[in-house]
Amino acid sequence: MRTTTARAYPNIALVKYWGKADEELILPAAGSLSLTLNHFETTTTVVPAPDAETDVLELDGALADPGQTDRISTFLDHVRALAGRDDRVLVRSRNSVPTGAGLASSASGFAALATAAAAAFDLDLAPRDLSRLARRGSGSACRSIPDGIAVWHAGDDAASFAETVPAPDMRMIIVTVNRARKAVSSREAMRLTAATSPFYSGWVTSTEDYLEQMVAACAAGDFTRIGEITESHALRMHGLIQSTVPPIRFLNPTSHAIFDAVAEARESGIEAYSTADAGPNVAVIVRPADAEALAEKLSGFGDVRVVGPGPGAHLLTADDAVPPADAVNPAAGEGSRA
Ligand code: 2P0
Repeated sequence: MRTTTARAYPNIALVKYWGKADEELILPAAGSLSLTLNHFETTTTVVPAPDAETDVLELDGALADPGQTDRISTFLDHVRALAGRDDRVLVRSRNSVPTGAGLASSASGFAALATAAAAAFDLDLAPRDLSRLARRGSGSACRSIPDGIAVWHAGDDAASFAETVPAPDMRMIIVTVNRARKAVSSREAMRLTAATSPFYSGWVTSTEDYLEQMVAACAAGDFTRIGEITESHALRMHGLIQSTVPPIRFLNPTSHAIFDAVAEARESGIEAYSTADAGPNVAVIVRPADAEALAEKLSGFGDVRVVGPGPGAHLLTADDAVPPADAVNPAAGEGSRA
């Protein structure tokens, strides 16, 4: 075993994942397609701790809470099973935006952890197998293993991985409306949707249909069709989520105002389309030449950031290792160990 460091970026889906076919294996009910970003990265160092009895997680310079530690420990059990070893590890992870800010995502977190941990345990995994491994931490994490635009295939454990597909260059404007941690996790909200929404089966079949159309539009470089599917599919997902019992609403009035502003921009000749995940923040896809002008128009709604297609998860050198919690924040380190 060895100490390793990896970096991964979040992804935003243009065809959304919302619902599982298998909770244990984290297999999706339908395929999805996303853009991996080139901002808001997570960097993770895995340090072998063969004499330790439990895994330890340091997150953003402080000891993580037991719930977060249990979740990564369960994930690391899959890595240990693949490696045929039972060593515990110390994981140091740092997000470029604060955890809980709505952008620090489980996708970048588990993609970085899967990449670093596989290397720490000397596993030589093919890209699709690394994607399948990341999937076990968080479904959307499998899409942060490949570069750029990725399709995550529905199917059994062997078939359900993400891979890059050809697509035209585009930018995404992230409009951060609210940095608060969301009240309901995606995982819980997905469960409630499958259990209570009368529209769920229609959502699954129509998502497969949209995914096929989206992959064709990407291959053809048809930005207009990519955008139409993106916005329509996001609105369908939010409609679906609002149909749960009890209902869940992730979008707020500012989110809706941004969808309206983007529709107005389209009328005035800037072609752009909105999407939103399990929260009020909005992501807008736009052609590269129009990105700065549209970002300026949207700046009144919240923090805006223009991002582009980013790299897949990758290993870094020892120089980029995440420093120990005590070195970053001595007070937090001592306090949480007392
Ligand atoms: C997506 N989301 O496709 C959708 C759209 C949120 C809204 O994937 O239970 O955190 O860990 O597999 O990956 C969020 O779901 O859920 C998500 P788990 P995950 O990006």
